[in-house]
Amino acid sequence: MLKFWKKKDQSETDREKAGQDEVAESVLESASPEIPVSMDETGEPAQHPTPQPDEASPPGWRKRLSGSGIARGLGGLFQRHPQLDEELLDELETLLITSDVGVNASTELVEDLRQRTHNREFADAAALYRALRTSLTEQLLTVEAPLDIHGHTPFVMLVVGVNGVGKTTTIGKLVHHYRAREHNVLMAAGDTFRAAAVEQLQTWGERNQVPVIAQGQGADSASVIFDALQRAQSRKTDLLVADTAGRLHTQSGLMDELGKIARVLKKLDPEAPHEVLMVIDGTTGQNAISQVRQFHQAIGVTGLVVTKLDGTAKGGVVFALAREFGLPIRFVGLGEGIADLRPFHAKAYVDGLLPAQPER
Ligand SMILES: Nc1nc2c(ncn2[C@@H]2O[C@H](COP(=O)(O)OP(=O)(O)OP(=O)(O)O)[C@@H](O)[C@H]2O)c(=O)[nH]1
Ligand SMILES: [Mg+2]
Repeated sequence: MLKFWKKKDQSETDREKAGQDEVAESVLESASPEIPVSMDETGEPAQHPTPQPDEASPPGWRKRLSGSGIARGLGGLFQRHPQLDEELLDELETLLITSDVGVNASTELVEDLRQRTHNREFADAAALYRALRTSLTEQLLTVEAPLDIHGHTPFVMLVVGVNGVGKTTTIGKLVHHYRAREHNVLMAAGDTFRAAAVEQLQTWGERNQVPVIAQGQGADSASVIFDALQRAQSRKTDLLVADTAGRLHTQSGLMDELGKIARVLKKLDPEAPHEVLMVIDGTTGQNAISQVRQFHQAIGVTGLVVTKLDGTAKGGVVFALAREFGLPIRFVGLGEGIADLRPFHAKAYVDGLLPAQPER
Protein backbone atom coordinates (compact mmCIF):
# COMPACT_ATOMS: atom_id res chain seq x y z
CA MET A 1 0.00 0.00 0.00
CA LEU A 2 1.28 3.44 -0.82
CA LYS A 3 0.79 6.18 1.69
CA PHE A 4 0.37 9.72 0.51
CA TRP A 5 -1.03 12.81 2.05
CA LYS A 6 -1.44 16.38 0.97
CA LYS A 7 0.69 18.90 2.69
CA LYS A 8 1.08 22.64 2.30
CA ASP A 9 4.29 24.44 2.96
CA GLN A 10 5.15 28.06 3.61
CA SER A 11 5.29 29.20 0.01
CA GLU A 12 1.80 27.90 -0.67
CA THR A 13 0.46 29.60 2.43
CA ASP A 14 2.13 32.84 1.38
CA ARG A 15 0.58 32.64 -2.04
CA GLU A 16 -2.85 32.07 -0.61
CA LYS A 17 -2.38 34.97 1.78
CA ALA A 18 -1.34 37.16 -1.10
CA GLY A 19 -4.73 36.39 -2.62
CA GLN A 20 -3.30 35.13 -5.89
CA ASP A 21 -5.55 33.29 -8.22
CA GLU A 22 -6.88 30.01 -7.11
CA VAL A 23 -3.97 27.66 -6.78
CA ALA A 24 -5.16 24.13 -7.12
CA GLU A 25 -1.97 22.91 -5.60
CA SER A 26 -1.70 19.22 -5.22
CA VAL A 27 1.54 18.32 -3.62
CA LEU A 28 1.87 14.64 -3.24
CA GLU A 29 4.02 13.84 -0.28
CA SER A 30 5.19 10.39 0.44
CA ALA A 31 5.20 8.95 3.95
CA SER A 32 8.68 10.28 4.57
CA PRO A 33 9.41 13.59 2.86
CA GLU A 34 13.06 12.84 2.14
CA ILE A 35 13.24 9.12 1.53
CA PRO A 36 9.89 7.86 0.35
CA VAL A 37 9.27 4.26 1.32
CA SER A 38 6.58 1.84 0.33
CA MET A 39 5.04 -0.86 2.51
CA ASP A 40 4.51 -4.41 1.40
CA GLU A 41 1.51 -6.53 2.42
CA THR A 42 3.06 -7.33 5.80
CA GLY A 43 3.42 -3.67 6.61
CA GLU A 44 7.21 -3.86 6.35
CA PRO A 45 9.03 -1.26 4.31
CA ALA A 46 9.56 -2.64 0.82
CA GLN A 47 13.02 -2.77 -0.71
CA HIS A 48 14.09 -0.06 -3.06
CA PRO A 49 13.59 -1.15 -6.64
CA THR A 50 16.74 -2.80 -7.93
CA PRO A 51 18.42 -1.81 -11.19
CA GLN A 52 17.25 -3.75 -14.18
CA PRO A 53 19.73 -6.54 -14.88
CA ASP A 54 19.62 -6.26 -18.66
CA GLU A 55 20.27 -2.53 -18.97
CA ALA A 56 23.40 -2.99 -21.03
CA SER A 57 23.05 -6.59 -22.04
CA PRO A 58 22.56 -7.19 -25.74
CA PRO A 59 19.73 -9.79 -25.38
CA GLY A 60 17.42 -7.23 -23.72
CA TRP A 61 18.15 -4.69 -26.42
CA ARG A 62 17.88 -7.23 -29.22
CA LYS A 63 14.43 -8.31 -28.06
CA ARG A 64 13.19 -4.72 -28.26
CA LEU A 65 15.03 -3.61 -31.38
CA SER A 66 14.67 -6.65 -33.61
CA GLY A 67 11.35 -5.42 -35.02
CA SER A 68 12.74 -2.06 -36.18
CA GLY A 69 12.94 -1.33 -39.88
CA ILE A 70 16.72 -1.14 -39.97
CA ALA A 71 17.17 -4.40 -38.00
CA ARG A 72 14.77 -6.36 -40.19
CA GLY A 73 16.10 -4.75 -43.35
CA LEU A 74 19.75 -5.48 -42.60
CA GLY A 75 19.04 -9.03 -41.47
CA GLY A 76 17.09 -9.71 -44.66
CA LEU A 77 19.66 -8.03 -46.87
CA PHE A 78 22.57 -10.17 -45.72
CA GLN A 79 20.44 -13.30 -46.00
CA ARG A 80 19.46 -12.50 -49.58
CA HIS A 81 23.01 -11.50 -50.52
CA PRO A 82 25.49 -13.98 -49.14
CA GLN A 83 27.91 -12.80 -51.89
CA LEU A 84 30.06 -9.73 -51.49
CA ASP A 85 29.30 -7.65 -54.58
CA GLU A 86 28.32 -4.21 -55.81
CA GLU A 87 24.63 -5.03 -55.58
CA LEU A 88 24.96 -5.74 -51.87
CA LEU A 89 26.63 -2.37 -51.32
CA ASP A 90 24.00 -0.54 -53.40
CA GLU A 91 21.15 -2.16 -51.51
CA LEU A 92 22.83 -1.43 -48.20
CA GLU A 93 23.04 2.25 -49.12
CA THR A 94 19.36 2.40 -50.07
CA LEU A 95 18.35 0.57 -46.93
CA LEU A 96 20.27 2.93 -44.65
CA ILE A 97 18.74 5.97 -46.36
CA THR A 98 15.20 4.61 -46.12
CA SER A 99 15.79 3.69 -42.46
CA ASP A 100 16.29 7.38 -41.53
CA VAL A 101 20.06 7.22 -41.18
CA GLY A 102 20.15 10.23 -43.49
CA VAL A 103 21.51 10.64 -47.01
CA ASN A 104 24.91 12.07 -46.13
CA ALA A 105 25.65 9.63 -43.33
CA SER A 106 24.52 6.66 -45.42
CA THR A 107 26.48 7.55 -48.54
CA GLU A 108 29.65 8.33 -46.56
CA LEU A 109 29.44 5.09 -44.66
CA VAL A 110 28.81 2.93 -47.73
CA GLU A 111 31.43 4.78 -49.79
CA ASP A 112 34.01 3.89 -47.16
CA LEU A 113 32.91 0.23 -47.22
CA ARG A 114 32.94 0.24 -51.04
CA GLN A 115 36.49 1.57 -51.08
CA ARG A 116 37.61 -1.05 -48.62
CA THR A 117 35.86 -3.76 -50.66
CA HIS A 118 37.78 -2.61 -53.76
CA ASN A 119 40.98 -2.74 -51.71
CA ARG A 120 40.12 -6.39 -50.99
CA GLU A 121 39.93 -5.80 -47.27
CA PHE A 122 36.89 -8.07 -46.93
CA ALA A 123 37.05 -11.74 -47.84
CA ASP A 124 33.29 -12.16 -47.97
CA ALA A 125 29.93 -10.62 -47.07
CA ALA A 126 30.35 -11.71 -43.44
CA ALA A 127 33.50 -9.58 -43.19
CA LEU A 128 31.61 -6.63 -44.65
CA TYR A 129 28.86 -7.22 -42.09
CA ARG A 130 31.41 -7.08 -39.28
CA ALA A 131 32.91 -3.88 -40.68
CA LEU A 132 29.44 -2.33 -40.93
CA ARG A 133 28.79 -3.16 -37.27
CA THR A 134 32.09 -1.55 -36.29
CA SER A 135 31.43 1.62 -38.34
CA LEU A 136 27.94 2.04 -36.93
CA THR A 137 29.19 1.53 -33.37
CA GLU A 138 31.98 4.07 -33.88
CA GLN A 139 29.45 6.67 -35.05
CA LEU A 140 27.36 6.18 -31.93
CA LEU A 141 30.24 6.06 -29.47
CA THR A 142 30.70 9.79 -30.08
CA VAL A 143 27.31 10.45 -28.44
CA GLU A 144 27.47 7.85 -25.68
CA ALA A 145 27.80 10.05 -22.61
CA PRO A 146 25.83 8.91 -19.58
CA LEU A 147 24.23 11.68 -17.58
CA ASP A 148 26.04 12.39 -14.33
CA ILE A 149 23.80 14.10 -11.80
CA HIS A 150 26.35 14.23 -8.98
CA GLY A 151 27.84 17.65 -9.69
CA HIS A 152 24.87 19.70 -8.43
CA THR A 153 22.36 19.35 -5.60
CA PRO A 154 19.63 19.54 -6.58
CA PHE A 155 20.41 18.58 -10.14
CA VAL A 156 17.74 20.21 -12.29
CA MET A 157 16.55 18.40 -15.38
CA LEU A 158 14.16 20.15 -17.75
CA VAL A 159 12.40 17.80 -20.14
CA VAL A 160 11.32 19.34 -23.46
CA GLY A 161 10.08 18.31 -26.88
CA VAL A 162 7.19 18.44 -29.32
CA ASN A 163 3.75 17.01 -28.57
CA GLY A 164 3.31 13.35 -27.79
CA VAL A 165 6.94 12.27 -28.13
CA GLY A 166 6.95 10.61 -24.72
CA LYS A 167 8.17 13.33 -22.35
CA THR A 168 5.94 12.53 -19.40
CA THR A 169 6.36 8.77 -19.78
CA THR A 170 10.13 9.25 -20.02
CA ILE A 171 10.06 11.28 -16.80
CA GLY A 172 8.21 8.46 -15.06
CA LYS A 173 10.86 6.00 -16.24
CA LEU A 174 13.73 8.36 -15.43
CA VAL A 175 12.51 8.82 -11.90
CA HIS A 176 12.28 5.04 -11.54
CA HIS A 177 15.86 4.79 -12.82
CA TYR A 178 17.22 7.28 -10.29
CA ARG A 179 15.12 5.98 -7.39
CA ALA A 180 16.56 2.53 -8.06
CA ARG A 181 19.96 4.13 -7.51
CA GLU A 182 18.91 5.50 -4.14
CA HIS A 183 18.52 9.11 -5.24
CA ASN A 184 15.75 11.19 -3.76
CA VAL A 185 13.77 12.93 -6.42
CA LEU A 186 11.13 15.62 -6.84
CA MET A 187 8.99 16.17 -9.92
CA ALA A 188 7.54 19.46 -11.21
CA ALA A 189 4.36 19.46 -13.27
CA GLY A 190 5.44 22.19 -15.68
CA ASP A 191 2.95 21.13 -18.35
CA THR A 192 0.15 23.45 -17.35
CA PHE A 193 -1.18 23.61 -20.90
CA ARG A 194 -2.98 20.31 -21.34
CA ALA A 195 -5.87 19.37 -19.07
CA ALA A 196 -4.78 15.89 -18.02
CA ALA A 197 -1.04 16.56 -17.92
CA VAL A 198 -0.74 17.19 -14.18
CA GLU A 199 -2.75 14.08 -13.37
CA GLN A 200 -0.60 11.99 -15.70
CA LEU A 201 2.57 13.10 -13.92
CA GLN A 202 0.99 12.53 -10.51
CA THR A 203 0.22 8.96 -11.50
CA TRP A 204 3.92 8.46 -12.22
CA GLY A 205 4.66 10.15 -8.88
CA GLU A 206 2.51 7.59 -7.09
CA ARG A 207 4.08 4.69 -8.95
CA ASN A 208 7.54 5.91 -8.03
CA GLN A 209 6.58 7.18 -4.58
CA VAL A 210 7.98 10.58 -5.42
CA PRO A 211 6.37 13.96 -4.61
CA VAL A 212 4.99 16.01 -7.49
CA ILE A 213 4.87 19.78 -7.20
CA ALA A 214 1.91 21.01 -9.20
CA GLN A 215 -0.51 23.85 -9.67
CA GLY A 216 -3.64 23.79 -11.75
CA GLN A 217 -4.02 23.80 -15.50
CA GLY A 218 -3.35 27.26 -16.89
CA ALA A 219 -0.87 28.15 -14.13
CA ASP A 220 2.41 29.73 -15.11
CA SER A 221 4.81 26.91 -15.96
CA ALA A 222 7.88 28.89 -14.91
CA SER A 223 6.38 29.60 -11.50
CA VAL A 224 5.55 25.92 -10.91
CA ILE A 225 9.11 24.89 -11.72
CA PHE A 226 10.58 27.79 -9.71
CA ASP A 227 8.50 26.76 -6.72
CA ALA A 228 9.62 23.15 -7.14
CA LEU A 229 13.29 24.17 -7.21
CA GLN A 230 12.85 26.21 -4.01
CA ARG A 231 11.47 23.14 -2.31
CA ALA A 232 14.11 20.86 -3.76
CA GLN A 233 16.81 23.22 -2.46
CA SER A 234 15.36 23.41 1.01
CA ARG A 235 15.06 19.62 1.18
CA LYS A 236 18.44 19.00 -0.41
CA THR A 237 16.77 16.78 -2.97
CA ASP A 238 19.26 15.10 -5.32
CA LEU A 239 17.25 15.51 -8.48
CA LEU A 240 14.41 17.70 -9.71
CA VAL A 241 12.79 16.60 -12.96
CA ALA A 242 10.47 19.12 -14.61
CA ASP A 243 7.87 18.23 -17.19
CA THR A 244 6.91 20.81 -19.82
CA ALA A 245 4.11 21.09 -22.34
CA GLY A 246 4.67 19.68 -25.81
CA ARG A 247 5.19 22.48 -28.30
CA LEU A 248 5.98 23.09 -31.94
CA HIS A 249 8.70 25.49 -32.98
CA THR A 250 6.02 27.53 -34.77
CA GLN A 251 4.30 28.27 -31.44
CA SER A 252 6.50 31.21 -30.59
CA GLY A 253 4.73 31.97 -27.30
CA LEU A 254 5.35 28.47 -26.03
CA MET A 255 8.94 28.46 -27.28
CA ASP A 256 9.54 31.75 -25.43
CA GLU A 257 8.15 30.13 -22.31
CA LEU A 258 11.10 27.70 -22.31
CA GLY A 259 13.52 30.63 -22.19
CA LYS A 260 11.53 32.13 -19.35
CA ILE A 261 11.67 28.87 -17.36
CA ALA A 262 15.45 28.76 -17.72
CA ARG A 263 15.82 32.44 -16.75
CA VAL A 264 13.65 32.08 -13.67
CA LEU A 265 15.52 28.97 -12.49
CA LYS A 266 18.80 30.88 -12.72
CA LYS A 267 17.57 33.24 -10.00
CA LEU A 268 17.79 30.30 -7.59
CA ASP A 269 20.77 28.53 -9.14
CA PRO A 270 22.78 30.34 -11.84
CA GLU A 271 23.73 27.02 -13.40
CA ALA A 272 20.22 25.58 -13.57
CA PRO A 273 18.84 23.84 -15.52
CA HIS A 274 21.82 21.49 -15.45
CA GLU A 275 20.34 19.33 -18.17
CA VAL A 276 17.88 20.28 -20.89
CA LEU A 277 16.77 16.88 -22.02
CA MET A 278 15.02 16.85 -25.36
CA VAL A 279 12.80 13.87 -26.08
CA ILE A 280 12.58 12.68 -29.69
CA ASP A 281 10.06 10.18 -30.99
CA GLY A 282 12.14 7.53 -32.79
CA THR A 283 9.35 7.01 -35.33
CA THR A 284 9.46 10.65 -36.48
CA GLY A 285 12.11 10.19 -39.14
CA GLN A 286 14.18 13.02 -40.50
CA ASN A 287 11.83 15.61 -39.01
CA ALA A 288 13.65 14.92 -35.74
CA ILE A 289 16.62 16.85 -37.10
CA SER A 290 14.70 20.09 -37.53
CA GLN A 291 13.01 19.62 -34.15
CA VAL A 292 16.37 19.44 -32.39
CA ARG A 293 17.67 22.43 -34.33
CA GLN A 294 14.70 24.58 -33.29
CA PHE A 295 14.75 23.60 -29.64
CA HIS A 296 18.50 23.98 -29.46
CA GLN A 297 18.15 27.54 -30.71
CA ALA A 298 15.39 28.31 -28.22
CA ILE A 299 16.86 26.86 -25.06
CA GLY A 300 20.16 25.06 -25.66
CA VAL A 301 19.58 21.32 -25.53
CA THR A 302 22.25 19.39 -23.59
CA GLY A 303 21.07 15.81 -24.06
CA LEU A 304 18.63 13.67 -26.01
CA VAL A 305 16.32 10.79 -25.27
CA VAL A 306 15.05 8.82 -28.27
CA THR A 307 11.80 7.01 -27.47
CA LYS A 308 9.61 4.39 -29.12
CA LEU A 309 12.54 2.52 -30.62
CA ASP A 310 10.70 -0.70 -29.84
CA GLY A 311 8.04 -1.73 -32.31
CA THR A 312 7.89 -0.17 -35.72
CA ALA A 313 10.49 2.61 -35.49
CA LYS A 314 12.96 2.51 -38.34
CA GLY A 315 15.77 2.95 -35.85
CA GLY A 316 18.12 4.89 -38.11
CA VAL A 317 17.31 8.33 -36.73
CA VAL A 318 19.69 7.70 -33.82
CA PHE A 319 22.59 7.69 -36.32
CA ALA A 320 21.30 10.79 -38.09
CA LEU A 321 21.04 12.67 -34.78
CA ALA A 322 24.51 11.56 -33.74
CA ARG A 323 26.04 12.75 -36.98
CA GLU A 324 24.12 16.02 -37.24
CA PHE A 325 24.51 17.37 -33.71
CA GLY A 326 26.91 15.27 -31.69
CA LEU A 327 24.64 15.92 -28.68
CA PRO A 328 24.82 13.18 -26.06
CA ILE A 329 22.08 10.59 -26.33
CA ARG A 330 21.44 10.00 -22.66
CA PHE A 331 18.71 7.38 -22.78
CA VAL A 332 16.57 5.42 -25.20
CA GLY A 333 12.97 4.36 -24.71
CA LEU A 334 12.42 0.71 -25.56
CA GLY A 335 8.80 0.33 -24.45
CA GLU A 336 6.00 1.87 -22.45
CA GLY A 337 6.76 0.18 -19.12
CA ILE A 338 8.44 1.84 -16.15
CA ALA A 339 11.68 -0.12 -16.66
CA ASP A 340 11.82 0.39 -20.43
CA LEU A 341 14.30 3.25 -20.42
CA ARG A 342 17.96 2.41 -20.89
CA PRO A 343 21.05 4.58 -20.55
CA PHE A 344 22.31 4.74 -24.09
CA HIS A 345 25.03 2.22 -24.96
CA ALA A 346 26.35 2.42 -28.52
CA LYS A 347 27.44 -1.20 -28.62
CA ALA A 348 24.23 -2.55 -27.09
CA TYR A 349 22.21 -0.52 -29.59
CA VAL A 350 24.16 -1.76 -32.62
CA ASP A 351 24.12 -5.32 -31.26
CA GLY A 352 20.35 -4.97 -30.92
CA LEU A 353 20.03 -3.95 -34.58
CA LEU A 354 22.69 -6.25 -36.03
CA PRO A 355 23.55 -9.22 -33.87
CA ALA A 356 27.20 -10.30 -33.99
CA GLN A 357 26.14 -13.43 -35.87
CA PRO A 358 23.50 -12.72 -38.55
CA GLU A 359 20.33 -14.60 -37.56
CA ARG A 360 19.08 -17.18 -40.02
N1 LIG B 1 6.23 1.95 -27.53
C1 LIG B 1 6.63 2.99 -26.82
N2 LIG B 1 5.73 3.94 -26.49
C2 LIG B 1 6.16 5.00 -25.75
C3 LIG B 1 7.51 5.14 -25.35
N3 LIG B 1 7.62 6.31 -24.66
C4 LIG B 1 6.38 6.84 -24.63
N4 LIG B 1 5.49 6.07 -25.28
C5 LIG B 1 4.05 6.31 -25.48
O1 LIG B 1 3.87 7.53 -26.18
C6 LIG B 1 2.61 8.11 -25.84
C7 LIG B 1 2.80 9.57 -25.50
O2 LIG B 1 3.56 9.65 -24.31
P1 LIG B 1 3.56 10.92 -23.34
O3 LIG B 1 4.56 10.64 -22.29
O4 LIG B 1 2.21 11.30 -22.91
O5 LIG B 1 4.10 12.02 -24.34
P2 LIG B 1 4.33 13.58 -24.05
O6 LIG B 1 5.50 14.00 -24.86
O7 LIG B 1 4.40 13.82 -22.59
O8 LIG B 1 2.98 14.19 -24.66
P3 LIG B 1 2.43 15.70 -24.48
O9 LIG B 1 2.57 16.03 -23.05
O10 LIG B 1 1.02 15.60 -24.95
O11 LIG B 1 3.25 16.56 -25.38
C8 LIG B 1 2.08 7.27 -24.68
O12 LIG B 1 1.11 6.40 -25.17
C9 LIG B 1 3.30 6.52 -24.19
O13 LIG B 1 2.98 5.28 -23.57
C10 LIG B 1 8.46 4.12 -25.76
O14 LIG B 1 9.66 4.16 -25.50
N5 LIG B 1 7.94 3.08 -26.49
MG1 LIG C 1 3.36 15.13 -21.39
